[in-house]
Amino acid sequence: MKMFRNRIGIIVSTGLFALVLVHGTNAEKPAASDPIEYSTLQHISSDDSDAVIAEKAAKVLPRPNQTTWMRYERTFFLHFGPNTFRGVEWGNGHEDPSIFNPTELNAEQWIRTVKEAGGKEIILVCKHHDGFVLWPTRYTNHSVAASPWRGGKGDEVREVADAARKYGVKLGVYLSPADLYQSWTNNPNGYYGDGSEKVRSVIPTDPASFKADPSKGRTPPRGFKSFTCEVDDYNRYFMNQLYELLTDYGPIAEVWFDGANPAGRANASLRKPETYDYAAWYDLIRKLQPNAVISCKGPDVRWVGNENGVGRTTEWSVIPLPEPPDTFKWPDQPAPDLGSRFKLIPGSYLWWYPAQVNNPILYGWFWAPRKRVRTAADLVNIYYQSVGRNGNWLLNLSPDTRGLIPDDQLASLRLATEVIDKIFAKNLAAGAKLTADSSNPAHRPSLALDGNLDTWWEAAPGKTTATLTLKMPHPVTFDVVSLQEAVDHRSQRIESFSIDVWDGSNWKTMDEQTTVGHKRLLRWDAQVTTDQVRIRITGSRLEPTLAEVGLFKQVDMVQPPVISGRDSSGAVTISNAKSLRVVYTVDGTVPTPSSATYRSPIALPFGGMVYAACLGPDGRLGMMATRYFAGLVPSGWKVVSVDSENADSPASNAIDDNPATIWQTDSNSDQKVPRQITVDMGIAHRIAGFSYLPRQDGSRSTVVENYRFEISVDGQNWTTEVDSGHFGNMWNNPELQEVPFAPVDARFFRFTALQTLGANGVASAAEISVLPAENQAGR
Ligand code: FUL
Repeated sequence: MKMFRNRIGIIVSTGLFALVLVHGTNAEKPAASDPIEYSTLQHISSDDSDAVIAEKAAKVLPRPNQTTWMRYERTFFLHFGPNTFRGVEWGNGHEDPSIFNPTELNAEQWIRTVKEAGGKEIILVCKHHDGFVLWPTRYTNHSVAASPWRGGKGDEVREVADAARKYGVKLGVYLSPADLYQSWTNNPNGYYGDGSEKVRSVIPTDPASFKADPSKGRTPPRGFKSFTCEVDDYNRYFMNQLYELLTDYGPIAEVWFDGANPAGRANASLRKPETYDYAAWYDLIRKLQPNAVISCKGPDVRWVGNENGVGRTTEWSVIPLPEPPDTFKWPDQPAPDLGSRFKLIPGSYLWWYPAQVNNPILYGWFWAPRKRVRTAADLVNIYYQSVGRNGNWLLNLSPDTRGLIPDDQLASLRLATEVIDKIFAKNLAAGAKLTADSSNPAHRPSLALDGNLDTWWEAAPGKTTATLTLKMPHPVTFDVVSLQEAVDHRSQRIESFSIDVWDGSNWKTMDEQTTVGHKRLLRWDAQVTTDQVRIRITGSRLEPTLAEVGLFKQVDMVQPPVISGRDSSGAVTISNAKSLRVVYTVDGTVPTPSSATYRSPIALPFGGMVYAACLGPDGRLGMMATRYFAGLVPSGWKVVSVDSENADSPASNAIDDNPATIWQTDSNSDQKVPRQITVDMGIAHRIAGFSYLPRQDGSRSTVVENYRFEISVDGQNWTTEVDSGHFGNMWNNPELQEVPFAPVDARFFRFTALQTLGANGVASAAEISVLPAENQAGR
């Protein structure tokens, strides 16, 4: 690997990070007085002054693949696979390929949905943690080729790639490093953790000699080369699949490596813990698809740190790394502030590492019956919290078992897109005169209003604060402000700013914030009408820049009605502030103007989904509200025994139908899990599953991950319905869990928390309920 020393003295390898760019000559050693050049990497030395550190941070540029990616703003994920057919979030690797049988899979419907929602890219889950492969790979039979779908001749990646090309949507791939099917503990012939040595391997490997002689390659597709590396069986398997994805399906814009691993704890029982040869994977990607960004466990795109769609209000794209990027391991970085000045310490490597805000449209990544959809109002909020906070939004869609994105997801997305597109269709600042108290003569203020992100206003040399004033020809009414820095040319610099409006006699400060970056949106509760707006940049690392500014007005959409909780009889009330007519459904379909009109409380003693929307004066449906009621209403239920409860969080809270209160076990060391709660429902019910709602206050360590569930008719004789059950992906996505089982009569149930996410052995539950069997619920 060739190494060179750049002008600022950083050693950079050219193999893995071929995209490191230095603007300037390659001097051997910089003199202290040398100017700091723009670069995609800067290093903070122990003798750097605060001013030098700030200047270095202000001269870190994005790499070209990141520039393209940041400008996508709205991108989509698509999770579909065996989990969809099993109604689970994480599989176990034992899935029979025959369960994968979508009857109406239509990749064009998926891509059209993305396109109509303003999406520029789709990242397709090509293999999730269960290990089932969604294209006919040459390296395992555990794929679509072994399924009944399209008679075993299907290739989901091909269908999506073709549709994406047709509609001009970029394609990204998600290939799960964790692989339970290949896990040696699950499958004696599996490669994952099989203890194999690293041997010389040619990628792509000849499938027939994959194990016997991995130095034998197969002929690469036209235009691509082979690679030689030293890897173990699983890394060879993974790299061959990566090679197939990167060479058989056209241009790939993004490769997404998930850090999650459901085998986490089981790893201890592997012959040898599996390690991922990330450096070799990245090298393969750089060579086969040099324009792709490598995300999450990778150097180009950072996971924002949650799956709820929330970016930071202070979101820096210039991130200090404790070691050079070519040796850094890209751990998750969930801290509240990653890049402010106090984080820029000597020894750090400053690297452009922007945030990606990923979240599912459902409350979970895979479709399952009755899984709730986020409303259009939720999605619009997430847009402001992701794109509006210097992030890139990655919204997941979940086709159902037909292979189609169902109507409820489409309805939310269409309405949210309509709202977003309408708001930003018209910049009310257009036509305004923009002046600044100082400008670099080459970057005059009007360049921040020309609709071009590659031209910008910049303060005069030496200035780190500035005031820009927008003077409109007529007063305008707005409640959204948009600012964009010239990040691709001048990095991210603004550290604090305020927005003032002229009220006719005085300036009134409306908002004060910190970072801007690629895009910052401010949304206000009330509209303002004025002909003058002032942007005061009160702190910046170097001369501040603005590539674009905008003023917008939110659209008047009819707000969603409010769906109450269930009362003790199971009745649900719907209300709305404006006394408009409300239409609703309880059968899982999206309401239309001719759905049932709400007149009196709805009886939902067996649980179910309520959708409701107001009809606007024009007869159109407004924003929709949804609420899901899991299981039977706990009317007349009692806790008959519990072996641990905290005085402030008694066991009765788990059956009070109130998600805000929790049962939590005691923290004494002799009270650790397993812990159990036994409930008497008063009368026998025919049930077909149970539900567990984890605490919803954001605290995760006490959330149950492994459990047992038992039932009894008389409280004496017990049957175990689920032993050692596992809730998937609870750390990242602690949402309602529903576990179905064959219908059975029960008056009592017992839930045992076997293991929690944290190590302190304390367990909690917001709600535990049972799912009625079909005939009882009347569904
Ligand atoms: C998580 C995974 O475990 C989920 O299943 C999903 O794929 C999400 C995007 O990342 O960590």
